[in-house]
Amino acid sequence: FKVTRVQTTPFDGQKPGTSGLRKKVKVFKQPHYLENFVQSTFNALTAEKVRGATLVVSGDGRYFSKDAVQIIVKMSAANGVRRVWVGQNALLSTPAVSAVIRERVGVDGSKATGAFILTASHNPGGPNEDFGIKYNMENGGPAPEGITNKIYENTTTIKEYLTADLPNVDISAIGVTNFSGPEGQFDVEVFDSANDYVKLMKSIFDFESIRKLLTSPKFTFCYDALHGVAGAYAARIFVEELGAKESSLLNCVPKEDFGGGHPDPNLTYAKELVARMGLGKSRSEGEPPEFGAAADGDADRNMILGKRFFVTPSDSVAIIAANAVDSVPYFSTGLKGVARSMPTSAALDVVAKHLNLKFFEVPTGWKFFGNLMDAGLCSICGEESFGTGSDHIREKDGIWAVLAWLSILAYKNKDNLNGGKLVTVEDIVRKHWATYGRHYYTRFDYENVDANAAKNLMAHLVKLQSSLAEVNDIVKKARSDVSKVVHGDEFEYKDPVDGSISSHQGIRYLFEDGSRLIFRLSGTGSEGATIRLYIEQYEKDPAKTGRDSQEALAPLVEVALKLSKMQEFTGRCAPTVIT
Ligand code: VG1
Ligand code: CO
Repeated sequence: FKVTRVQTTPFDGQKPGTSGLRKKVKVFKQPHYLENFVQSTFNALTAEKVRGATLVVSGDGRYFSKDAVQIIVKMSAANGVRRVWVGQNALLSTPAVSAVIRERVGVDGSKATGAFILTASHNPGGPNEDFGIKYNMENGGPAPEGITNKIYENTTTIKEYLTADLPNVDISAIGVTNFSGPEGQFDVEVFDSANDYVKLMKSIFDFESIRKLLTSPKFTFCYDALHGVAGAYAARIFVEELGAKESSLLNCVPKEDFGGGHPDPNLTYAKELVARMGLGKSRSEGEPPEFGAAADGDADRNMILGKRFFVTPSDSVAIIAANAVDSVPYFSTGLKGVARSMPTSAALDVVAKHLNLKFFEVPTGWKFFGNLMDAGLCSICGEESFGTGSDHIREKDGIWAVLAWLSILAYKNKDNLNGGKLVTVEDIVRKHWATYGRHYYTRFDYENVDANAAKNLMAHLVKLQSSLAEVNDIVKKARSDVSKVVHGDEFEYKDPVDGSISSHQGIRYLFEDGSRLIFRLSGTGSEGATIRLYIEQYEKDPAKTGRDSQEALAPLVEVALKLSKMQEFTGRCAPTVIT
């Protein structure tokens, strides 16, 4: 093949957010738009590192992925990459990409050095919806801020990119295609999307004990992939390997537009599963399954449900951490430490204290956990945004979280399956609250707010923090039954491994009784601004841990809305989504 240098000019707004660059498909389809970002990434990695590299390129299968793969393959060849690995039909979940980088050996014995992941995660897909791309490093984790800042800088000055005149590669068939270019050979290897990931899961969990649970007539199960890429793994793992019934899979055929839905596993968007589990207004008739779970578009998120019961993601990571050593062979020698993102509830902190584990609080976004894991400081971590994972890879992992829960259930029920009462998801959570106390928790999202209004609201909240007396005046006037604010700041993180500092990571109001209010702007949206308001209250008294969470949190919510002047700034009298 021949290499051409194509002249180009910068596009505004190519700054990677919390998890890569996410824009409407029509933005990505502009001539040179994707190319500029990819070349800027190559330039940030440096030509030296790119030459001879082995790159993984695939994603959640959303609309425009197949075109994007062909563009990136050609640019890789032109930039001296040695080989590109593509999951069959361009499908690889985000956790599978991480696993492939770390574990897979190519047909010629090669190992991957990085990946372009094509996903906008939980954002809808299709010609009028979102596309996204992010780069992951040799450890399998998202590029750190040092690199993403460099990528962005490069996008503002880019003048040319390199591409090659290769024919399109057939990505529907497994196999290797060889090309030869000015600098030597270039290969494209198309491989099975699930094999490496399934193998990794089998090395972590006791599949035999989970199989006993899933095939027991006492236990019923349901998994909803929301037409995201998780479907490609769910059939292999839950049905083929673990013996679940095929009818327990919902929306498990990956689709370019996620069937027109919003592939976000929460109580609002995973409607069908929520109804089947006996929750929500349109709940189905009949006996719900004992266990239900859902994933987002790229399968790194998870929602865990019991029969008529919702497990908050903050509780989920705490419960997994509390039970991992007994239930999951991978952790049988103990946990190195645990970590959560700042807005995630402190349920994990309490477990860490009880079990005497190292504990870390990092900014929102998975990239901050990677350094801790690489340094051997953290085994299990999670975010309130339905993200849970461990150091088996460097991304959060939706199916891993489900297998972790099934392992806990299998362990607690190992003597019950042939007689005795089943220990349910709800039993496990209530017992956890009784032992550790309960962190009532909710998140309000105000989506697609005017960007300036959002900025002004945040500025107002920062300014207000300079006078706690004024803050407490507002609190008192709003609700006399809410405790007082003892500290207000903007969260700043110093990475304990490399010493790098990330500031402005969310505005915090901390209360005397341990309650917290946190305000952040989303870094994953593609239009306008999204304000996230996180509300948390700790209840230690076992007699008071059984309340409805929206009811328990109502006073704090009122205070949050008053402090932020939410309606005044945004014109919104209610959030778009409550989780
Ligand atoms: C959101 C979540 C964050 C998560 C990120 C990526 O970011 O809050 O916890 O890590 O999405 O998840 P933000 O900046 O919009 O709040 V995913 O599933 O998009 O890779
Ligand atoms: Co995701």
